[in-house]
Amino acid sequence: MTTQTPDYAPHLASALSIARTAGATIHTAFHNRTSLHIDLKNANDADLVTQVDRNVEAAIFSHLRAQFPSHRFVGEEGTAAAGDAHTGLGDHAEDDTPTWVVDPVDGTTNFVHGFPFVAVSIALVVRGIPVVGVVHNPVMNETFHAVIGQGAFLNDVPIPTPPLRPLASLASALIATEYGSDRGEEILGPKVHALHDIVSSPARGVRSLGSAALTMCYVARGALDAYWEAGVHAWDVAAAAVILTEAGGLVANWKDVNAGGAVKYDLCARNVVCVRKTPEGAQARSILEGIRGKLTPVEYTRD
Ligand code: LIP
Repeated sequence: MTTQTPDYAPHLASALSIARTAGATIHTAFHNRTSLHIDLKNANDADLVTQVDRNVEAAIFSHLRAQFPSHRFVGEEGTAAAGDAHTGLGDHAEDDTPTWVVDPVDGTTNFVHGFPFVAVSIALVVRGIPVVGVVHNPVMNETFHAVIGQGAFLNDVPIPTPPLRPLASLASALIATEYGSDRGEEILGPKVHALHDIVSSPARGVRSLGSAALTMCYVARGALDAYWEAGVHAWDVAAAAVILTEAGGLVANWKDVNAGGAVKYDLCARNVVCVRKTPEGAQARSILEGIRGKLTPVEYTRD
């Protein structure tokens, strides 16, 4: 008996609507940064939050909560906690309650510096699986979206855009990674070591866009061939994970996570490695394992 996929059209419509409204706020603030109030989240200057992040997240949850009051809400800036007992996804990742997972401004450092890779990321997650994803960059006017089983789109055009280039090895791969905000040697050392091993493998090139959500969407559209990072949170990757999967790409953890006998991407494991769709599926799998083989595990607490 096949289980009928629920109709997620209302959820997508609501997420797209509030993403565009939030995007207008971000776009205005992006071009008026002189009055931006910036706070440091941790001990260093690399993990920033602004009042725009907080205000946008609260507005997104207010909109979604009005339409889906029985759902759960998890966001990077914790504004959901004000109206919802649940703040982390990890404790509830596998239960049936649909959960909205939101990063109001993915690429906050880019936003503060006027670097245009800035996006609002909104995902609906059910039993740990993202089923609806919207990633909207108001600065570059790019909106990525997907619903599970229904394909992936950039500005309503299917992605990846043809033709699919072969991807025979890392030597022909443009790969992205990020260093994250933690600068401790036990975290940064393995990441720089992995970067050295991958670049010298050799990889054709490496990019760091400063937004996990947009980076994964650029893998989905075929502008990047692969991406790896340790330290990402569920809100950074949840929406882009369904977009990239629906674009025919591979999204995995640094080590396969088996759930009920099947390998599943664990949103809360704090890591990601992904590869774009390739003409031969085996090429993408080979690139994924080639990257994995050069990664030294970096431990983070689960979301
Ligand atoms: C960012 C992530 C990025 C990571 C940064 C930062 P934020 O999210 O998208 O992958 O390397 O350190 O966490 O904080 O801008 O929403």
